[in-house]
Amino acid sequence: MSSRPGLRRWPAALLGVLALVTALAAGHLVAGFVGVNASPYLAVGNGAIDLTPVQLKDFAVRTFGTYDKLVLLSGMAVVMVLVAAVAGLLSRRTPVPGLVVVTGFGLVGLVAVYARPDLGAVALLAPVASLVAGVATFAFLHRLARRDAAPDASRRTVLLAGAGVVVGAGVAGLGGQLLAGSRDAAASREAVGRLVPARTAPMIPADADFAKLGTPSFVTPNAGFYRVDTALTVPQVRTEDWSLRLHGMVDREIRYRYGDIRNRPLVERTITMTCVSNEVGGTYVSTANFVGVDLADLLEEAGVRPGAEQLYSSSVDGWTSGSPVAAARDRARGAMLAIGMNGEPLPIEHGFPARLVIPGLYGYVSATKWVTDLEVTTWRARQAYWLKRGWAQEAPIKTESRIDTPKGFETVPAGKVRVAGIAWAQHTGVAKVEVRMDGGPWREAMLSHEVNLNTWRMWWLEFDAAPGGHQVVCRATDKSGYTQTEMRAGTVPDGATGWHSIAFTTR
Ligand SMILES: Nc1nc2c(c(=O)[nH]1)N[C@H]1C(S)=C(S)[C@@H](COP(=O)(O)O)O[C@H]1N2
Ligand SMILES: [Mo]
Repeated sequence: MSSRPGLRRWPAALLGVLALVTALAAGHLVAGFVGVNASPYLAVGNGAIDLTPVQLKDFAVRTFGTYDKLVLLSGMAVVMVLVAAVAGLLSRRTPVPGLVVVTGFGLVGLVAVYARPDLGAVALLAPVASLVAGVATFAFLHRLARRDAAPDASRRTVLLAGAGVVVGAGVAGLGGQLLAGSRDAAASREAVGRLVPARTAPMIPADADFAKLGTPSFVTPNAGFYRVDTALTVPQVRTEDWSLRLHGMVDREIRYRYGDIRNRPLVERTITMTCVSNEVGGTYVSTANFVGVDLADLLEEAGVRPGAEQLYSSSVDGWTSGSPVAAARDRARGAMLAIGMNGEPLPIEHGFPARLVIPGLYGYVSATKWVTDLEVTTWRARQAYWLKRGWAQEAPIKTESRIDTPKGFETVPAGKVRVAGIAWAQHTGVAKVEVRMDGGPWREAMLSHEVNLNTWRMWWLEFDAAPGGHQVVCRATDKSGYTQTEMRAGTVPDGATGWHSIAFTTR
């Protein structure tokens, strides 16, 4: 036992937090060199995303939307700071409890980085740096603090050391951030320039949407296009570093460089994408003019062998997807390896330099972003990311419709009330949309000009509404004759069903 007095509470807790911050900053700095996702904090976050049960993930996406990842990172930060503070508190006499906790944190970071499918062995340098920096900082500051806690000692040394540690951690963390940023893909994307398709998509006629009557615009601007992925940090891939390997059950394995794709005659197609996590009435549906090459061409060049069932695609970040080979090869469907979106190179968050887009299938089985590997295989041989987590193997987009105007619980003037929205039945086509107010008869809505079978259609109609509360419901019928079922189904395992209804008030 030491005869010297123990540390006071606050300094002790602060010691733990300082060691934590230093550890994270050191890891972040090294990650600046070896790849931003090696940063232990991000690796633990990414690991947590992959391990989260599907119901909880669905809840997070529903509740926090695009902020789900911010919520996760903030939650992690709070928990870590609390644990570090408690570790400090337990170390008022001996540094051992603090050292054990800091080491524990370090090991969690190490395991998380090791387990990432997208990180190689050198990435382990980042969590190792964290571990060493955390342990060293804690031991060092603890020693100084114990010395300064003696009745006759000044507290200056430990204060100075603490300030030094804070500054050092700040510089390291910032340095890591700058290093990671300097190698990002923005400049590479700028350098691509305008993509001019050899075959442009047919002009979208003015009556393809009823934007003035309260529907979305037909083409979604890139900035407004929904975004869904598991990536905590958007993968930064430069065209010069990108390649696509096409292999598996093929006659010839092929590797495409960016120029090999960019310099082909490019096609442009207008396609409406939908996420399987879209709730009835949800916003995970958008339309763009995608520019790229026919996936069928690439598959033909490689020569697909008989018995192939699945096109198993992988992203640089380790995310995987399985699409039916038949859908990928079907020229009538028009599956693409896309490199452009609405006249620009793909935005980085939408998959730059290249992604898949297979019309008519939910995004998780058709739309791999930052795609670098295509393996032609069977369903049994490979299980993709979401399949392993309880979602369906095959997931064609379900026929659905949504009311956009009025907004739910909106108050509008009594009299003629305009109801407007969207409907989609990709690759089948929307035949009609019916709307009903207050349990009255179904009335057929006016449909917008059909752009192609793979896109949404807009609709509107007017009701006479007396002052008071009202409810409207819509349902679409597709060109196969199928009318949307009223039966409510959740998003898991293969997409939500049910009629969208909203309540509004007239005055
Ligand atoms: N690499 C990668 N690609 C991905 C995903 C992902 O998590 N990682 N999510 C998929 C899902 S679930 C959907 S709905 C679409 C969404 O594409 P967007 O973000 O461009 O709208 O991307 C798909 N491609
Ligand atoms: Mo999705």
